[in-house]
Amino acid sequence: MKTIFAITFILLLPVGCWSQADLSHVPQINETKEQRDERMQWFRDAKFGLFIHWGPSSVTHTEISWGRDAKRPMDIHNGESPSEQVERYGHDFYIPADLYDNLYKYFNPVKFDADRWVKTARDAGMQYIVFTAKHHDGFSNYHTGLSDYSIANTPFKRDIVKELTDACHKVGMKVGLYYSTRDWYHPAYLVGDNEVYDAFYRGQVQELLTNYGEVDVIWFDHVGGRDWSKWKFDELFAMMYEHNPNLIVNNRGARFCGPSTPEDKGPASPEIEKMTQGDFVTPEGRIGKMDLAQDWESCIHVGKGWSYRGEGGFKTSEECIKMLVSCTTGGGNLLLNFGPRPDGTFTDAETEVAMAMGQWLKTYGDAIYGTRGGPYSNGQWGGSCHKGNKLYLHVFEWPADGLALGALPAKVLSARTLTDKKVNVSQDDEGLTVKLESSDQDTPVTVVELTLDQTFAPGTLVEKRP
Ligand code: H79
Repeated sequence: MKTIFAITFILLLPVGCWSQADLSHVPQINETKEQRDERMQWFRDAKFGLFIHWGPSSVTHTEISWGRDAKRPMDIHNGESPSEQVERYGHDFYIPADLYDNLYKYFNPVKFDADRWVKTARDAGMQYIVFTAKHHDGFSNYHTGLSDYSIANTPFKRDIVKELTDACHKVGMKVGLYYSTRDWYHPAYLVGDNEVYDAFYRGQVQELLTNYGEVDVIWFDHVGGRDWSKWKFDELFAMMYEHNPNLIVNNRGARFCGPSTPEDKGPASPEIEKMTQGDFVTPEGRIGKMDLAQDWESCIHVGKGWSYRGEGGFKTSEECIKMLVSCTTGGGNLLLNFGPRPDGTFTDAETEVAMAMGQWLKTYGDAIYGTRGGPYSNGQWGGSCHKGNKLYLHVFEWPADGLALGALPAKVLSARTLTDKKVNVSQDDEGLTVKLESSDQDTPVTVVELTLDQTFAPGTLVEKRP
């Protein structure tokens, strides 16, 4: 009897452990719609953020993590080593792993100035910054008590995350930290039951949420490993929300977990599934499809890659402005990525994009910040967004006989462009026709502001004109 009791107790123990984390403060599974709207408001209003990918790989102009040539854990490319993919990604893409893993000894960004980075972001009109605290290569850009592979052991020594978060807090810039759960350096990553690595990365996230003041966003990037049972996501989320009840988390906390292997039993509970879906989805390298029902943020790099890859191959400021417009009208945000040089400065091309966008936003910011996407479906022609009783039409391409749009749930009282040109609007039951002299059109986008006799709810979509 005693033995049976003991066996039962032992069998129940792991289940008991699973349910020990207190999830009562985790918003994704507890909050009301009103509480969610309140928590997400600054993010929805912001529209435009700066992503920064940086680390020792910049020293050799190598793509962060992906340029490290070594066999990777089984979660990607069927265990192929990167050089076996050279056909696909080119011969100058990879450097040997032992070289990559020693680049930190040469990482000495003496011109790094966090205040300057934040000033550039502000001048660009960006409302938040997300910085790589640790990428898949396992290098920590901050002083961590849990690994020697960090900025503390470079010639530079200074805690970059600390200086950057301080600089953001000083001027009220929201700040997010990118943390790759995937780790190609840590010897225990996905080894055995993954217990050691799982505790390590949770510890690192805890350091980030304890030592740097308020962190507004945690931006996870893939876990790998497939098997849900290798990760204690309940403890992770309970811990994160103990530190900051307002934290916003992306949708990659459990990205790549199941269902794909026989061992994978799926998420341990519906709550774990729900909370790891996070708060917003993350179309990468492309503009998200119009979606007014869920929060989203497109991340797109201005240069050739995520991290510094030399002085060529940058997008133009006009392309970047159009990307911001398309994200805004589609109901999402743009997180535009810069990859600083190994000396700590942004490239000239990035600085120019930042200045041009800031300049553009001085005139057009009213039609971006604080708006909500729609009511018209966006596309090649442009798109729309609204705020209060203003409806903004962002037009890339004008049809010769004017822009024909579907019927609005409000009456148009007046119309002008944001550069104060006269716009001709006719409205009937079928919809709106908007006309503008071609000499009055602006590049890369004309913004028409319509003043309406009433407001309408976010998420409203208007049918195409019959
Ligand atoms: O941090 C950035 C990327 O490094 C990371 N997410 C963003 C925000 C990322 N993780 N996984 N992936 C991106 C997808 C991998 C894409 C790749 Fe490729 C395609 C890897 C190999 C082929 C591009 C081309 C990178 C290497 C070659």
